[in-house]
Amino acid sequence: MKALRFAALGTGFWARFQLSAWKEVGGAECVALYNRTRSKAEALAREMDIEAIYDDAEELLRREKLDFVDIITDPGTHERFVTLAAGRVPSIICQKPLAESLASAERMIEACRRDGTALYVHENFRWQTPIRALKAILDEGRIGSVFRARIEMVSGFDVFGNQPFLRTLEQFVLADVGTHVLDVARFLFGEVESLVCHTRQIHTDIAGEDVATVLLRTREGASVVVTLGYAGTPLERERFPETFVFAEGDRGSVELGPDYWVRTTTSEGTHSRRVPPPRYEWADARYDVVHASGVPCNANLLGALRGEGEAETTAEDNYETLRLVFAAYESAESGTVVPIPERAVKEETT
Ligand code: 89Y
Repeated sequence: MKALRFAALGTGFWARFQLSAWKEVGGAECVALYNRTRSKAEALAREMDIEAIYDDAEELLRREKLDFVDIITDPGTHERFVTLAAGRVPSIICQKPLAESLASAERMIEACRRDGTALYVHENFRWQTPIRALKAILDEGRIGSVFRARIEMVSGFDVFGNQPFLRTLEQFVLADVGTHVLDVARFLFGEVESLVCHTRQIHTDIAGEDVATVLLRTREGASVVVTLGYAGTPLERERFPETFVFAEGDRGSVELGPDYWVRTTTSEGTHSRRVPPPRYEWADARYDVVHASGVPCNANLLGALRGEGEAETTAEDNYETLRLVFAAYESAESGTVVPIPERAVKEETT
């Protein structure tokens, strides 16, 4: 089958790993690369063997014949690039967080719907090897019906080193890694009925909150605590960027702990299994589990682009995750429980 032709917009920290993940998947070829600073596009294009280089995204879209565009730029630019590409390419994939506000996400979804372009979000945490293993255990019913869980992403790792723009975000930990972890919460435990959130800013040299605690109540009635922290606190077990999960069900419990250990406990005892991610040469070893998750995430999206399967992370689906992110900010601001009403019509965007 012919490889799909795509253009990548952006050459920041994540671009190299996203392009490497596409090479790993196969079936899609990056034929053009855009960055507003041409020299940066030239450098990455050389490294990744990409022919065409642009510092004008509109020109790229005018000249190149593409099956899709992969937007790997900072969140503040997503709406501009999504609306620019809508109607000019059959499909768009955009990094998380899709948007800086719900209104912005709605405008993007609407523009793509109007112009007949499918919009997907590259949301990769749910594709991490140990998270998929945990999901399989929950789906098999091994621990019965879950009534309480906690999900933790707390680290002293210097996330600003590789991604300096994170320092400037007025909405930081919830919008950045919180988008991932709240998506994992939906993926593992289902849709949310209401939430309450507390935030703190511990770093004094950044613009946004670096600590957040969110208590979700799911539609199934489970309580899920999501703990996020990039306060820089030294930790005995520093495992960035691993996400830890513990879930209690009416027949047992399951834990995803450090070093990818999944432990399932029922009346028959505890069964432990280590489920590490695959190690790719091109991945930054400090980000292994996340970089590796780009491969199955892209494979899933590619299947949808080829009409061979369903994408998990359509923009419409990801909008439900964004509702949680912005409801968490609203709750932190108001000090109240924020309801997440079921949306009356789930319109199709893809
Ligand atoms: O930007 C974030 C992401 O997507 O995964 C981890 C990260 O790099 C820092 O929170």
